[in-house]
Amino acid sequence: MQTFRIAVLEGDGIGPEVTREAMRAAEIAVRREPAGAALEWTKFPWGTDYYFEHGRMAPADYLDQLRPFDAILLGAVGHPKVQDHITLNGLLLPIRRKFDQYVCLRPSYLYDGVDSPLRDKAPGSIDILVFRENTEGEYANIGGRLYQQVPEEVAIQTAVFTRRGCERIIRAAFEAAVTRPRKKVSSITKSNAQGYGMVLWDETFSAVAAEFPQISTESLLIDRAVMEFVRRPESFDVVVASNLFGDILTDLGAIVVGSMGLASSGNIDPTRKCPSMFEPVHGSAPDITGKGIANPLAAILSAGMMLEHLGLKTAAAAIHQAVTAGLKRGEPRTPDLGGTATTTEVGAAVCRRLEA
Ligand code: GGG
Repeated sequence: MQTFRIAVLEGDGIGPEVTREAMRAAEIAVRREPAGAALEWTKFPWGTDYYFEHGRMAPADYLDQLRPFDAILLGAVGHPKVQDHITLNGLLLPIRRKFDQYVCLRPSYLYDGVDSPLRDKAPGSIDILVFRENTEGEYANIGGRLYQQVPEEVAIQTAVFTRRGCERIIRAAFEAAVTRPRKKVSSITKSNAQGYGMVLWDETFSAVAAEFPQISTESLLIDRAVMEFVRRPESFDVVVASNLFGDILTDLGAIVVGSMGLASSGNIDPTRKCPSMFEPVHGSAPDITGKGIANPLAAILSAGMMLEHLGLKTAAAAIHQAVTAGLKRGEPRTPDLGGTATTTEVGAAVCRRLEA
């Protein structure tokens, strides 16, 4: 029986509350693997509590500590008393870059039993898979500030687009589209205003598209794309976008299909040289932290993506099925989905289905 070593970064706010449920569900799901499998969890207490004590989000060698693991399960990062760029750049973003997790995979699917805020949307009619570039672009963390705290202050922030970086995320999107029924890829940029990096992106998109004649394509500017995500979300299949635009689009996608509480994601190194990291799209949600009402389904679905990545396909399918069936049958749900259930009650309902 194979044992998979999982590093757990519960992080901040609702992170520990939802990660606990995701771990519970994953533990039960792996029992269904025909060849058997075990998960060995190692928790790391990194995040803003660690920051308050040590002045940094994680120890200096934290990437070395994470490297030997098979995967990383992350809850959330962020605290109202710490600037968000410190929490993100001190923990989350270096993991994505150092482990070359260049694919950020974020599905938005309208589940049966969940209402879209848009009128007359049938279950399954919205099924968008966003490939967000995850290691460069606007998140490259290059820049600086000059003459601080004076009227003449200057801040420079540089976006980085490399041919290799564009090519590999766009290719990953096309390869996924080949396996999906609608066989379409939409590329999102703002190349009318960003005339260097995003023009390189557009040119690379055209070059890769030429290798996939069976896939239909469209290139949209981000301002048009956000309109169309609301006006005709059904028309999107696979979407490929830069780091920043992918982040924004997937929050919109999550809301269009009912809730941030259902939005799962994987930060994936397709070469498998480094551990990939799985996390709900939502943040630490300080407004509901400790109230016990955070929706654990995004974290549970992210754990399902992790199991899929680890090759535990039966366990992954079981999680997906348990969540899907629970939503369809109107099982307990948290307030973001119009219910009154607690995080634990929703997690327990998923576990009951997995045990059945
Ligand atoms: N679930 C992880 C988390 O806390 N994400 C918050 C966030 O702001 N992430 C930024 C990003 O994914 O770009």
